[in-house]
Amino acid sequence: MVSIVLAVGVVPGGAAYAGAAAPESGIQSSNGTEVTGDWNGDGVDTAGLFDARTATWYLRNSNTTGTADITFVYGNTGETGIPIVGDWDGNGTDTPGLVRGLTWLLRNANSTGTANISLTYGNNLSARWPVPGDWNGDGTDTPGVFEFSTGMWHLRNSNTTGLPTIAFRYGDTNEQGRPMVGDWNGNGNDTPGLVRGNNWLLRNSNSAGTANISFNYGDGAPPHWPLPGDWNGNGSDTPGVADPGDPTIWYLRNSNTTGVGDITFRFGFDPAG
Ligand SMILES: [Ca+2]
Ligand SMILES: [Ca+2]
Ligand SMILES: [Ca+2]
Ligand SMILES: [Ca+2]
Repeated sequence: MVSIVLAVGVVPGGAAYAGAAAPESGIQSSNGTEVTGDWNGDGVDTAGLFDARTATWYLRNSNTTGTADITFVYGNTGETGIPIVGDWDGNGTDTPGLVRGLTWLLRNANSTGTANISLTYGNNLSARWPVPGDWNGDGTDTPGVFEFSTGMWHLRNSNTTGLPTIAFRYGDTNEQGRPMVGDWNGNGNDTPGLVRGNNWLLRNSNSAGTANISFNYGDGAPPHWPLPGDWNGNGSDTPGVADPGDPTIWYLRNSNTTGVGDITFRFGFDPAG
């Protein structure tokens, strides 16, 4: 649900994310920003790629090597907003969004067109990262913002302009980890996670506290980027990482435990080929 200028392999940390064009759900590589979502509503999250140069979204419906099943344009040529994805209308499919400054522009279809929802959320006071999710388990993904300087999460339960519904601290002052969200225990709510190096620190409630789950996954060094999702459709989100080569190699795991990838595939295009 799952972005940071577009420096390749930008390191975690507030300063690195302060740029207006930092990608939200993934890492910018030479062929785009990786995202994950359930594009077709079958319960399985799969790979996607957003190419800011052309504002083209490339979505695949299976976690296997191949090309995009769905291709469309959403955004501006040379888009500088942060690409995000979520189920904004609660119909079961994840669709794109763009965060430009404080403006969230959400689209409810995986097709070429303009925003269906526009709202203002967040503040410009410090480095922050958009982290949309389903905080209350009603099936609709709504805005969240992580603030690196304080480790605070600011979550809202509707796709309308307004103040946070929930605010709590999970993370360090000047947090160096990468914020992301998922339903780690399959109870229906998305909750926060931080990835420091290759250490995934997941919390099962939207409240202040420490990690409920800790494990290691991935090689921990940029440019690998954490991309959690529900790869097997069992209701729990688990880790994935993308190595943004050309094409990108994805490594997905089906449990929130230390171990190797269960699924490996290539997705993306080779600009040279
Ligand atoms: Ca799917
Ligand atoms: Ca939807
Ligand atoms: Ca919700
Ligand atoms: Ca799963």
